[in-house]
Amino acid sequence: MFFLKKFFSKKFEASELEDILYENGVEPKFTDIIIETLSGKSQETDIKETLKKKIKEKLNIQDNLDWDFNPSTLYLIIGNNGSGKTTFIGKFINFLKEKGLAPSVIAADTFRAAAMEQLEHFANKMEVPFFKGADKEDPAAVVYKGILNFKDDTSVIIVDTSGRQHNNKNLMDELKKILNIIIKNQNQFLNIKTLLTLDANIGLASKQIIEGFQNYIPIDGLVINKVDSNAKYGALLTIINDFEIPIIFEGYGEDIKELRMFEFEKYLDRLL
Ligand SMILES: Nc1nc2c(ncn2[C@@H]2O[C@H](COP(=O)(O)OP(=O)(O)OP(=O)(O)O)[C@@H](O)[C@H]2O)c(=O)[nH]1
Ligand SMILES: [Mg+2]
Repeated sequence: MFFLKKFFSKKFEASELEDILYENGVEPKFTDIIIETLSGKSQETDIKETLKKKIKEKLNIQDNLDWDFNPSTLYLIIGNNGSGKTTFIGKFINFLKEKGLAPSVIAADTFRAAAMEQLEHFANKMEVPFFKGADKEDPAAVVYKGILNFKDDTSVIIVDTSGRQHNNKNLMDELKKILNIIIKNQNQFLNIKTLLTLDANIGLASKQIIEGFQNYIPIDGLVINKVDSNAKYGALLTIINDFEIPIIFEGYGEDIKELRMFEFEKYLDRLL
């Protein structure tokens, strides 16, 4: 967003600031700190650091420092339709491989055969073991078979799921069933981690989505995709503050390399 630069180069007036911040997903409780800090200031020097400090004081920050990506972990990737699950998995495979881990992939998005093929094509290209279900097969059954298939493999498993709306009870029950199957096979992994993907463009509406998913299953981490669009980036302040779930990754493009671990300091630098 870089509104400080715009503000001090007089591309907009102070009175417009509130609207601009709101359009970028910044909630009024944070807008106030920003406006207060900027009032009467005529240059950008030092303001950024002061503002960062004030925002940090206000926020209840969950760090993601214990996410060190151990072997023997199953990652269940969940989220709304089109929130970037499958794209993220491609990037995540690459990320894990660069860390020397050997991930295997289970495609349990049986809702769309094309989605499983998309991931299969990708897994082949990346040379990682792949397991998929049949068209319209029960995704929990696919996950079960996939886990058995990778039984002797001690490395990481990533599970792709269909897009679902958090207020669709049937689909959310289906997700619960998938997680229960995974928990029943827990002895195969040291860790089970659920990662919820969110489209950055939806801004503050993310709150309802996180709550909706949390009503059914525990969420261990968040992945914010499409931050390259830059819209509503300020909403992450609210997500960080209101939930005890750390943001682990940001996706900032369609390319496989366009994934980074979320770092709060760098986030503030980009936002301000
Ligand atoms: N610009 C940009 N586009 C992204 C990013 N991540 C995903 N996309 C695009 O968003 C669209 C949806 O991505 P998918 O990965 O298919 O999303 P999904 O959650 O798997 O979708 P469903 O399986 O249909 O629910 C695709 O066109 C992706 O290329 C990102 O970080 N930046
Ligand atoms: Mg998908």
